[in-house]
Amino acid sequence: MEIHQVLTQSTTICNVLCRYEQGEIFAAEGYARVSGSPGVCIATSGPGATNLVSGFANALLNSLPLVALTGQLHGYLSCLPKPPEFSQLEHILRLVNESKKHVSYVGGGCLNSSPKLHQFVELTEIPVASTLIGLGVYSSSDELSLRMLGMHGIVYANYAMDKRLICCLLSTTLKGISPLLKGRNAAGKLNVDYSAWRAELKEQKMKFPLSFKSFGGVISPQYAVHVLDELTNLDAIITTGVCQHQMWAAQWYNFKRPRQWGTSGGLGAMGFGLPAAIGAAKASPGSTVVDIDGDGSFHMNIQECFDIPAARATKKSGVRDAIQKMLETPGPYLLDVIVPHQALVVEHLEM
Ligand SMILES: Cc1ncc(C[n+]2csc(CCOP(=O)(O)OP(=O)(O)O)c2C)c(N)n1
Repeated sequence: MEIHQVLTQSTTICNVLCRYEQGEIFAAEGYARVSGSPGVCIATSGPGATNLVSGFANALLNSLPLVALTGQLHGYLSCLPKPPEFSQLEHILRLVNESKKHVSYVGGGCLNSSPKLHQFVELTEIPVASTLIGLGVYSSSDELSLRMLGMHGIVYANYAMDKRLICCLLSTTLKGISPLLKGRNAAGKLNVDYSAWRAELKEQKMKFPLSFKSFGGVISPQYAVHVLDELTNLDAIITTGVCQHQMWAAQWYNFKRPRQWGTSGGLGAMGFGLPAAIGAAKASPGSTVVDIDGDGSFHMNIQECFDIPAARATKKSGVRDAIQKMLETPGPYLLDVIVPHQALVVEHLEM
């Protein structure tokens, strides 16, 4: 942001703000082609840099002089953990039996293990917190759900993670542990009583419920997501772009099943929401699919959206009807919800 602000004030550097990094690098190449001087472009690290790749290939194959500046990139390899050995499962069970403050912490690795997780929670009554990508594996509105943890997470989920004595990282573990638990339970050897811990967390939920600021008659983004949640009966498939709206969607939509939520975690690629919603609608014909997007992210792949009915909501009093109309309209529909600038500013100031 600082670099961009300075560039806009420069009297010697001509700065053009493009909405999408591919557009930006092609613009730099057009400049290079016509001026004979190198074109210069600048993008954020990660998804900003990867969106430059077609432009790099084009510059190389067309001998165009180009300077591209990006932030630092991190490289990492990921692989699935191996299923735990029987002795490790035994050890986990011992910990479950001995400790009084547990949290299950689930992520995207558990997307296919939702029934097993429910079985595990039924047997142990251990509360469940979720990563951004794991939302929906365990129903957000369930009493034992702590919802999302992390920087943009819910106060009581972070409280639980802070106070916990044991945190079960569940993925492959879930495969083997439920039969073991059941056996122990049947033999009367499962000795779990988390009532004090559950009461402690309930108190946190009461003290720090999920809440948002209202700005008179204008629309709080969280309110819009909340209304969507109500009108879709928690049943819509939600996709998003990247940034504040993404976090508000994660916080305020009550996901009740896995694969109901598509967002770019990790990379955080703006532009994901609209095409991802199109793909989701193909994968789940008949489902209501809603892309909750920010204007910046939406612009990045706006070409995927054409010739569709559209409306705009500017007042809080009109949001419910506007969303209802969107949901009732068959096929794609664009609802432009205008939220006050201070909603974004307040959120940033409070972080
Ligand atoms: C492809 C890509 N380019 C740049 C970024 C860096 N970036 C992260 S959030 C953001 C602004 C997002 O604005 P908007 O989509 O309007 O979301 P809002 O903050 O309004 O919710 C930018 C530029 C990114 N994450 N992905």
